[in-house]
Parts: sequence; structure tokens; C-alpha cells
Amino acid sequence: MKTHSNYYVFNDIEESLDELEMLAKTLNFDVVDRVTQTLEKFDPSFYIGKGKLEKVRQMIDDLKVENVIFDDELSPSQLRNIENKLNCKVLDRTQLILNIFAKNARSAEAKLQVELAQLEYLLPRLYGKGRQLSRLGGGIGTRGPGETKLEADKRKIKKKIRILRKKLETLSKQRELRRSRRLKNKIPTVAIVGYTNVGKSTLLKRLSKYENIVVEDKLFSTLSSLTKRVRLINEREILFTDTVGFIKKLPHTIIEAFKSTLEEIKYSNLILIVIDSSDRYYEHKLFVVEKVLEEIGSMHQQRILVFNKIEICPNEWLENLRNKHPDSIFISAKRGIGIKKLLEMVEKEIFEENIHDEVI
Ligand SMILES: Nc1nc2c(ncn2[C@@H]2O[C@H](COP(=O)(O)OP(=O)(O)OP(=O)(O)O)[C@@H](O)[C@H]2O)c(=O)[nH]1
Ligand SMILES: [Mg+2]
Repeated sequence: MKTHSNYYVFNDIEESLDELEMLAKTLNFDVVDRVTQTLEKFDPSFYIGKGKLEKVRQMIDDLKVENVIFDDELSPSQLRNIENKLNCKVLDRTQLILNIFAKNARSAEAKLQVELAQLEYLLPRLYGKGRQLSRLGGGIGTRGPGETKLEADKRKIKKKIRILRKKLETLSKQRELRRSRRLKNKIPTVAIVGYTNVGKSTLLKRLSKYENIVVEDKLFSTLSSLTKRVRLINEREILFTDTVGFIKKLPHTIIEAFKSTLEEIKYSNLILIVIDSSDRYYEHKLFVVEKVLEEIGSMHQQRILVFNKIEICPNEWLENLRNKHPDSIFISAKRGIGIKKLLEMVEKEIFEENIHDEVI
């Protein structure tokens, strides 16, 4: 479900809903219908107009729908109001993303990060209804004297959040240590960033010739960053770091929880922004990537746009891209096209920049 509002960055509503559908399918939902609405005046209590809501309620009955998914992050009160009106489970874009992250988290750190993000999302949305509480999967203990069940649950969650933050802090310190060791060794680092599923891990795999990197045609398959050393022909070494992919409206709780993972980007000498050249909406996605980079404080870092998947693009389209982005590089990570040129470009950017720094 989508309302048309002016802070909306994608021009095409269908594009955003296609993406939402992909997110939903990743979680094995069967999508039966879409509803959109152009609102003159935004209704903050229900997100969509009351008449539309009634229509959706009717559709739920007619189509025997079990879940309604909104293409935005709903506020706690919106979620509650809509759920009461529709009498069915209501999800939002943020919940879908959080659930996919939870499903794909493999490393201990990623698991802690996702749990933290989920609890941060849940905390303001607890209001003592059985269904809401069951989202926690049980485990809420007894209440203290004079406490309502809701208060006791909130207290438990806050405590859990504190514990998770502490654990993550310890892991983040270990990460810092590794980073400072790298810095001492003076090995430059290049961060591979981009929208989800554009081929970042495939590129790291290609560059490092390391076979154990997971590459999948699936959203958010990489959640932990992975750094690999690449030796250039002249024996110089560069570290490449692959990290979590971005998406439109990446939940803020995710950015917060994955802060230390995303910091790998901030402390790199160069950023490679990988783009899926075959995506006709690549510019919207690039805009989203720029926004996230801005949010994590990486907007002024040196960067190269890397147009990937060129082997599946028509020549005319590629020509158009090359004209539009003359300073970029065009590759196929899967087929190994343009990799040598990319490495030359990276080397030039990094080592020439260093010489420049030394002169200053
Ligand atoms: N045709 C083509 N497909 C590619 C290329 N590079 C990657 N892919 C495919 O794109 C899909 C996603 O690749 P990944 O490397 O997992 O992408 P990612 O950016 O790491 O994705 P997340 O970690 O999920 O954000 C896989 O099916 C890859 O095989 C390429 O150069 N050409
Ligand atoms: Mg990946």
C-alpha cells in the first residue's frame, strides 16, 4: 500500500511496490493485490484515508487476506489504529526488512545487531495486545510489584536492549583494533557499497579469487562485512571490504544497530559504489545510496561509480550510460570483464591521493 507524498523519492509508485513485493516474496508471502491512493491531505492517524481503509477491510474479507503490508514505516499509533480497524495483521516496509535481516543473519554479530534493531522497533509499538506481544516469541518474565504486564514487558525489553548494546560495543572494539592494525600496516582499504543485490559480493569474490563468498540472487544476503586482501601486479596490496547492501527507507534502527559494520565504509580510503547497469531505475537507487552514505558520514569520501552486470545490457543503453557517467567504470563481476581496468583505476585513485597528501 502506498500513498503519494512529496517526500517520496521514487517517481514510480509501481517501482516501489515491485520492490516491496520482492521483499514480501523473500519472506514467502503470496501477494494478491495492491492498493494505492493519491491523498490531497495526509491523515496522520490512519496513513491512508478512512474510505480507502474501509475498502481495504472489504478486500480482506473478500480475498481472505491474512496480512496487509504498507510501503512505509508506520508510526506506533498508525500501526495500532490500522490494526484495530482492519482486524488483520498489519506489517510495514521496516518490519519486512527487519525480518529478512533476521532470516539472513549468520554471524554472531549480525544476529545481535538484528535483534537490537528488532527490539528498538518493537519497544514503542508494544501496547499490551496479545498479538503484539507474541511477536517477541515469548520469553517475557514475571512482573514486579505494582507493575502492569505492559510495563514489565517494556522494562524487560529495555534491559535486553542494554545488554545487546554492551555486547555489540565489545565486538565493535575488536573491530576497531583490527582497523588500527590495518592502518599501522598502511594497507589502503576500499569499501564496496551499493544497493542490495547489485553484485557487491560477486565483485569481492572476483577481485580476491576467494571462493567462499556467498553470492545469491536474493536481497540482503550479505549482512556482515568481509575484508579481503588483493595483491596488485606491482606487489602493492589493497584491502577490499564488502558490506551490507542498502535499500530505500533502510530502517533507522538497522543503521543504528549496524553502525560499527557501516563504519568500515567511513574509514576506508576509497568507496566503490556498485550499480546494476541493467536496472532502469538505477538513478533512484544511486540517490538512496548517496543518502545512506550521507547518514553515516561518508558523503565526502573519494568514490568511483562501478556499473556492473554490463554483459546483460543492450549496447545502446550502455552507450547512454557511458556518456552520462564518463568518469565511471563498466564491468561484469560475474564474467570478469573490466576488472583489470577497475584495479588500475583504484590504484591510481588511492596511491595518487596518498602522494598528494604527503606533499601537503
Ligand atoms: N548478469 C550478471 N549478474 C551478476 C553480476 N554480478 C552479480 N550478479 C548476480 O547478481 C546477484 C546478486 O549478487 P551478489 O554478489 O550476491 O549481490 P550483493 O550486492 O552482494 O547483494 P546483497 O549482499 O544481497 O546486498 C547474483 O545472482 C549474482 O550472480 C554480473 O556482472 N552480471
Ligand atoms: Mg552481498
